[in-house]
Amino acid sequence: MRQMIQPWRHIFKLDPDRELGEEELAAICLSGTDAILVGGSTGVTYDNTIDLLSRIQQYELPCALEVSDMEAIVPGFDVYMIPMVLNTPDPAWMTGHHRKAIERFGSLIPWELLLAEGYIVLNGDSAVARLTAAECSISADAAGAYAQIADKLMQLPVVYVEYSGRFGDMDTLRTVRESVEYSRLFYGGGIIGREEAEQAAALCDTVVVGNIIYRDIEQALLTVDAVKKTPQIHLD
Ligand code: 1GP
Repeated sequence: MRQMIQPWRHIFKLDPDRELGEEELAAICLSGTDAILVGGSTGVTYDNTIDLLSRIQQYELPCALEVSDMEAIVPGFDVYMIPMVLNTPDPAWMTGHHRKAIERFGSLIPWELLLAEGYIVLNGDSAVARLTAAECSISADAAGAYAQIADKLMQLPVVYVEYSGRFGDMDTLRTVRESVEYSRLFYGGGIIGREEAEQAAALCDTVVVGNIIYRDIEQALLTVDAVKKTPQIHLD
């Protein structure tokens, strides 16, 4: 699975709890993006997830589920991304829900399709920050230290800098970039057009674009080309 996500430079994140017309979905899936990530912090159910999956499956691109609710784990995705929130004092979001899911599903879990994401949640006003009680007012160095826990100690396949709803601090992202050697570095949050897409793309491996799909699809579509044309900065 690590190899599958390796070429993903741009991802659209679709929320099963939000409406997207057929035409818009087609435009997103045919945009040249590398994959669709299905997920959301609230209102994600089995029914709305399976409905969205079956619509996306008309197209030929990889589709991943970011698991946020045990009740909404739908079979049929290519990959299952499992968030582990690093900067929360609440162990439920690090291993607690995970333990319960393993106890419940046991041998049904297709381990070969799972990839863990070390989440660093940095927008205190976001739903994910409220839900997980993440400590978002941390320094860039602290974010970098969390990234090293994920990258070097836990050896997670993905480190995810998450500013959901707001464009993040690029100096912090740069510090995280300098800290990550082995994991794939995802960035998401507040990418509303080419400019933000280019800035984030220079510093991370994979850019995740969410909200703007539902607010201004034309701008959302422009982020694909912006990301693909931006070379990554190589820091020494
Ligand atoms: C959310 O990282 C994604 O999980 C994308 O954030 O919705 O702000 O684009 P936005």
